[in-house]
Amino acid sequence: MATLPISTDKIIEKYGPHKAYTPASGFHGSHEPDRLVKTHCCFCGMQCGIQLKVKDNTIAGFEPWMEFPFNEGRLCPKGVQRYLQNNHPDRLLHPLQRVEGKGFENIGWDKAMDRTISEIRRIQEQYGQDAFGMLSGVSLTNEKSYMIGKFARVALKTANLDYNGRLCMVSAGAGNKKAFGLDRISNSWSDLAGAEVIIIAGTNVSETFPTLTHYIWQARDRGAKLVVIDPRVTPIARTADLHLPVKPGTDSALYGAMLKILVDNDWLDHDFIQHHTSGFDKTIEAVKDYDLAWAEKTTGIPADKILQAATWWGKASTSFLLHARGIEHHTKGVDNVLGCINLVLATGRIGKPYCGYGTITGQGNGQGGREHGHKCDQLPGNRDITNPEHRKYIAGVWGIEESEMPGKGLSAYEMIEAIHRGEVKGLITICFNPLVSLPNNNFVREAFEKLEYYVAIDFFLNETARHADLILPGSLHEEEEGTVTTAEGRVVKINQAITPPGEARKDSDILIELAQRLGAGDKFNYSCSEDIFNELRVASKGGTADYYGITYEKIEKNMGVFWPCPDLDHPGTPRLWEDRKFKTPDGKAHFNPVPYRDPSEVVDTEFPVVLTTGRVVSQYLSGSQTRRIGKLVDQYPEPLLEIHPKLAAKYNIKNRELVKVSTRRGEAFFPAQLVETIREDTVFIPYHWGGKQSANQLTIGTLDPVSKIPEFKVCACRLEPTGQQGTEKMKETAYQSY
Ligand SMILES: Nc1nc2c(c(=O)[nH]1)N[C@H]1C(S)=C(S)[C@@H](COP(=O)(O)OP(=O)(O)OC[C@H]3O[C@@H](n4cnc5c(=O)[nH]c(N)nc54)[C@H](O)[C@@H]3O)O[C@H]1N2
Ligand SMILES: Nc1nc2c(c(=O)[nH]1)N[C@H]1C(S)=C(S)[C@@H](COP(=O)(O)OP(=O)(O)OC[C@H]3O[C@@H](n4cnc5c(=O)[nH]c(N)nc54)[C@H](O)[C@@H]3O)O[C@H]1N2
Ligand code: SF4
Ligand SMILES: [Mo]
Repeated sequence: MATLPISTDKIIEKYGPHKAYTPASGFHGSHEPDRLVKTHCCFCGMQCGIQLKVKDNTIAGFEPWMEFPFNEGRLCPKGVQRYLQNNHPDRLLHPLQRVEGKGFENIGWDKAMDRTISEIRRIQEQYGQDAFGMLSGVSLTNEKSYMIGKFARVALKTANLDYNGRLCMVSAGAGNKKAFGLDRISNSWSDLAGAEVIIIAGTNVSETFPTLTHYIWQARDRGAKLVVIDPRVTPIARTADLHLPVKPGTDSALYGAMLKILVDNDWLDHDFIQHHTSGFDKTIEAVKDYDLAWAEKTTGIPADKILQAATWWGKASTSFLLHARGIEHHTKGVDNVLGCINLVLATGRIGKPYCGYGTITGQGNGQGGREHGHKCDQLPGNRDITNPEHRKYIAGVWGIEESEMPGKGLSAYEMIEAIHRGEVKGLITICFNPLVSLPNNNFVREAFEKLEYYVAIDFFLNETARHADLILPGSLHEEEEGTVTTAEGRVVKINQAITPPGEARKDSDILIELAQRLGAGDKFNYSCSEDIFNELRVASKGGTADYYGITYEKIEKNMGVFWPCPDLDHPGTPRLWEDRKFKTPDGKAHFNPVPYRDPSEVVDTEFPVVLTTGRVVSQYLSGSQTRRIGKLVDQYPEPLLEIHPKLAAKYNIKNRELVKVSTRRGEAFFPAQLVETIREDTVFIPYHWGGKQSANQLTIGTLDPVSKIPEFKVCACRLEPTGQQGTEKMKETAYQSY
């Protein structure tokens, strides 16, 4: 077996900094392909249709897939560059073991598997079953997500499984379950195009879901009023009829005040409220003092703008309200979501043509991946792991006793805290880069250093995997067949285009072999992805996320099927709630009172500026994939601190000057980008970089009490100019301190 001739301190030299790969000209699509494979983009929740050009078992380019109904060939900058990953020089090709003093060496699959199993056994025997945890991600297909839920409970036999959606859609999921008993956007995007008023709260859609803007523009072409709620004048806000520049962390005050205006003016659907909802009276009681003056003071939005937004919303006959992480990444993420839902329910505009509401799901399979048992408290079909009936049903599908099924485990950040306390000693991660993506990453790094054994499954050596004892090379999106569920609830087919290179394996083959070696092989008897999907269909049957009636054949024939789809003759459900039969125990949609409270950290004299974080169009999540794609790096090479010229003047900060940003968690340096498109009391940093360039050195690890999402979108910081030009200094520190 070949040993890589490197030492630990040479790891970065060998494996990083990331190679930003731009292929020689001529590679881009100019080859005559052997074949075209219809599939979907590997990145965001839009899951745009795309055709991959395959040549000699590599992806040599792409063609638009004009017939796919959502995007009709349109793609964003990430979608058109994604094919550059499979041929990338950084691709992990062999199982690698850390050898102290030497770095990583190729140990071959057999030894890698043996080692993993013996460490799992050792740790579980010594410290208990739950001392070995697992963290996963929802760039993975439904099949893999489902199998991971089963793998953790049936093979690894641990309660401690959670996933990166915990950083993403869980506030929306929890709010939607409370209000509707089901967690999905209410309508397909085609209803958005016909709405009279559209509210977009806390989402930079033009950069984060570029192909969705087509539907918003269609609505505007038909005369729709567009209201955008964001502390920044994002590209979509620049085209809006009304922009509400909310102070980060205060959205629930805005939605409370808007609800009061609806009530005061009787812009209410009394029939809907009376027959199809509960909780209205106590909800309006909670906002009775939320007048415009209070709302202006709390949110920083001029009162006339709040009144205008509420008036348009109140008087409309059709409407759509969309939100994303801007309102959800908070210790009151669930409250913010419920505040939005209250506005929708008060006007009864849901479950009708052009009347809809929902969160815009972030990750590629953020929707499907949050339905089938990937979460620490969940079983397939969006069942509850603490509900005896649900446990019994799933135990039956899995062929185990109900008593063998572990209970509710720790959520993602709580698991890191448990690792830090020494309670969880071993970890497997797949499709997750927590060291970049979790808040307060100095604390997260300390936790990873305490693990006795850590295994990472990925196709690139991401920043977290650098800390692994063992790395198992997994597969790219285009290397395994499966399904994903788009942000609108449409289950679509991912088609395999090529096979994994070198010794890399399909993710599911890795998990199946691990299960076999853990003695659970008889429960993982799948010969192909479709076998896993067919089991998922049965496991989801009767749950709220019911996929029973969906088959591979039906998906291919219809270019996707919307769940719920409870039987084989069912056409799927693009629009929910037309029957007004909500999935709550009383069958009604629930209003929920939302009393206002502050974010977990507010500004003071020591840390006087609000810090918020998010995304840019050309980078994706922790950047592990997009920081390796040359053209995307060229488009936005390094994280910049967006700051208003007035705030910059106050601290004597010049454009492109390196600024020291400090919070109670740490300090970091970013070049300033002076923009007039941000509130004067707030700065913004994109989070797609690791090490010294990571925004998460600064963010706070406080969690929403219900959803357990971290408060990525607001904390308090201090700014100091350094007198140095930004980019030079950044180059020096860019890759330090993994
Ligand atoms: N280019 C690109 N696209 C992506 C991704 C990516 O990494 N890059 N990731 C995908 C994923 S997983 C996700 S979750 C989505 C995220 O999609 P978005 O939610 O659209 O993205 P963010 O940049 O996290 O945050 C959106 C906006 O919230 C605003 N904001 C900050 N604080 C507040 C607040 O307190 N209230 C309000 N109302 N707004 C606030 C920010 O200014 C920002 O413009 O994008 C998906 N698409
Ligand atoms: N400060 C701040 N932090 C944030 C956010 C924010 O707005 N601000 N947003 C949060 C949000 S919404 C999210 S979703 C998280 C995302 O955070 P992460 O999930 O940690 O980010 P990814 O970059 O998706 O990391 C996934 C890893 O999975 C690998 N991967 C991708 N696809 C596959 C696959 O099919 N198989 C295998 N084996 N591996 C795969 C990639 O190579 C990458 O290394 O970040 C969160 N962190
Ligand atoms: S909008 Fe999302 S799914 Fe579509 S091409 Fe861009 S990243 Fe891919
Ligand atoms: Mo996300």
